[in-house]
Amino acid sequence: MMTGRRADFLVVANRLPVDLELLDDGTERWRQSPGGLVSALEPILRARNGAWIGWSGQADQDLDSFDDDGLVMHPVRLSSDEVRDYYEGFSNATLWPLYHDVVVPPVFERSWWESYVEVNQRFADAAAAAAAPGATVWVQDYQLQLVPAMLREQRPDLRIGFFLHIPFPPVELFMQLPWRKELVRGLLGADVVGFQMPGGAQNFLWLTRRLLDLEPSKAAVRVGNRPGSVSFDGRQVRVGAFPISIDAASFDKLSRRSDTLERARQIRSDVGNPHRVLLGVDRLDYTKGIDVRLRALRELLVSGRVDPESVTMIQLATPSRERVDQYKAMRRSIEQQVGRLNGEFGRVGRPIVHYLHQPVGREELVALYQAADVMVVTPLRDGMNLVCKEYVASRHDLDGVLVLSEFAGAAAELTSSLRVNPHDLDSVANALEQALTMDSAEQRERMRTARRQVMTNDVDRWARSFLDFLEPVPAAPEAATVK
Ligand code: GDG
Repeated sequence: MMTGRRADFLVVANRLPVDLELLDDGTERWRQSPGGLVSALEPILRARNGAWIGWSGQADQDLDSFDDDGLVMHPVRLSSDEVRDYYEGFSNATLWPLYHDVVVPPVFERSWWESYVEVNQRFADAAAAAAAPGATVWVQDYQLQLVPAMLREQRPDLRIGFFLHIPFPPVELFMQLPWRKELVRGLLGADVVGFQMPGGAQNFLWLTRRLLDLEPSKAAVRVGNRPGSVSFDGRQVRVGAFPISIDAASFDKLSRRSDTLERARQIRSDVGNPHRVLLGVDRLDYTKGIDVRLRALRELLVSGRVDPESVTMIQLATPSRERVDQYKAMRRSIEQQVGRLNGEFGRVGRPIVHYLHQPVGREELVALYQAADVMVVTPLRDGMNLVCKEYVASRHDLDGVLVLSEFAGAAAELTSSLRVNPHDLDSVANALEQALTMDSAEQRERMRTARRQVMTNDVDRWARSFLDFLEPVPAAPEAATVK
């Protein structure tokens, strides 16, 4: 169905909250792709005549806008060349590694940049056409950093916010980018530029001085009500830190269900009821440090500090960006490590590592969280990391230990976890050993502290705290308040 209604509140993201599926019989259908962002924003979008602009997930498809129960979806077309150049290329082989501390070398390729500019312009045009006068537009993430300025150029009447889900790198690394000024100018088109951590906001403010000779505020940025600011083009751009979170209540609820608890028992029994079950859950990505935890586990087994009969690890590594070269190489190396560990320390019917390269449903995921004694989250760099928060929200029983990298944004909030430096193998191995032997009283105390943090600071609160900055509080209509 076509829809001409213009929206008061728009989200612009690389992907729509629904995926287009092309079925074998030649027909197509939309499938919900649930995620924290969607569930946090959906109520706001539906209540405010909202729309979502994004790609369907399928190349070369011309799709009409449609109304999904009061929320209008505007699919943006990407050709297969654009998927290769804008998405797999510039977004995921240039920006992704550059913003994650150059964990692998970023590729700088002019034709990818040209495609990035073109696609960003298309998203901006779609937003400009779909927004009602004075509407609020919230642009998401690294794939669309030029959209704020492109949109402001056409529609200065809009309130424009931007949120970056991944880290914003130190100035020295960002300076490698041939198109560094263009990106900073693109972001400055927003009224509010949001980052996960104060450090990212600070890095951005420094760059505005270094690259554009602007005069950013000097006071340290803090989470919540202490943003920085910089004046640009006659406007004041606010730059703040807004750590994202999860729909904590839904994980808590699911983890209490009897079928979930039963499934968790079944999983433990399927892996041979070892004394301790370790768990990793990640998109298969080189930033996530899956190799680090496997190496640390191997060291503990080789040195005899851990008995192979007493532990099992489950590593869920969801397929991701499989056509990008760096991802292909990393997959080979991780699968080699898993094979080696199982070859050396497994026995028939009892591998040390149960490795799954396939997505699982939300219910199964929460059952895995319930089944795990030790959750291992060891990214080399991560904007926030939601998996660790999901684990905490799924442990109403207060059992379980979280081993968490200092280089995940979440480490600033989850201070009761066992925090490790993933570049220091001893630090990871020691923390794993400590987690495997921690007594129940200490586990409960640490988990209680973590739950206080996660259950209160959920994704709804995150969205509201960002929007409070973006939108001036509407004056309460006097007559309406007196009843
Ligand atoms: C980016 C930033 C930031 C994974 N496998 C399955 C599955 N998942 C879900 C997890 C979690 C999500 O995917 C992954 O989120 P993360 O935050 O851990 O990592 P990224 O995908 O890299 O996300 C990150 C985030 O954006 C939000 O701003 O925190 O730093 O890199 O929710 O549960 N879910 C299901 N089956 C799977 O197999 N159902």
